[in-house]
Amino acid sequence: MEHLKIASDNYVAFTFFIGTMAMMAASVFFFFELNNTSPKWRTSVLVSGLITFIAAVHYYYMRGYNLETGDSPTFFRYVDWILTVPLMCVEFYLITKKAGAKIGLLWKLIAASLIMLLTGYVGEVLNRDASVLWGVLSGAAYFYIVYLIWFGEVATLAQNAGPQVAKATRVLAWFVLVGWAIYPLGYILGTPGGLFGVQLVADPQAAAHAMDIVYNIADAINKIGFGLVIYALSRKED
Ligand SMILES: *C/C=C(C)/C=C/C=C(C)/C=C/C1=C(C)CCCC1(C)C
Repeated sequence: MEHLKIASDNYVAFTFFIGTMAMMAASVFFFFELNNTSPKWRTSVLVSGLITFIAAVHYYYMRGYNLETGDSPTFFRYVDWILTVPLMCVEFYLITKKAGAKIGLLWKLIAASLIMLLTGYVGEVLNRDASVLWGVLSGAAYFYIVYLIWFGEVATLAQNAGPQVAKATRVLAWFVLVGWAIYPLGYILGTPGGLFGVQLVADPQAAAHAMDIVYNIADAINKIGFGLVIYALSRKED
């Protein structure tokens, strides 16, 4: 039996490890706080915990996979996202529901996020030679989500849902605009098409490593940060 150690300069394995720990801790926090949460906000805080819990299980797996093979766990990365990103859409729906959000809005957000992720997967795995094209398609779906949240139905509903919900939605909108924009950066670093043909990291292995580190940092910011915004909202308004 070979003993696998995380070398102190192995930042990929290290961020997978820290990511696992952070997602686990966040999940325990959200789940235990459910007891002190007013019934009105319990589902939202529960969904925050589900997002970090699903990520924790994937990170535990991805950490071991990366340590044992040295490769990027791309397939399970996308399985994680396909489960957790639609749940983030559910959060937008839940907090704007009292202002009249319709289920159709939820489906629009989920459909756009699935298109964004499936085209990203095609560009990363199935059709890497055309990674720029798939990245652009994915980006279009991403901008549609940004539009809905900043200027579309989500923005309008949030304005009518009281000052606290409006404020929290604005913070979540910043997460989507800035926090989610970290992902395309990882994609540009790690796919052969680079930034419209400009390769930022030439060595393929270094490029894959850069992509994993960027994705791991983005996941910690977005999943835990997003959940904490919902948690803070649940404390302010009851
Ligand atoms: C918890 C996981 C989250 C919030 C994942 C979000 C992922 C994205 C916003 C990915 C977006 C992409 C693009 C906009 C273009 C390139 C391909 C992707 C899939 C990396």
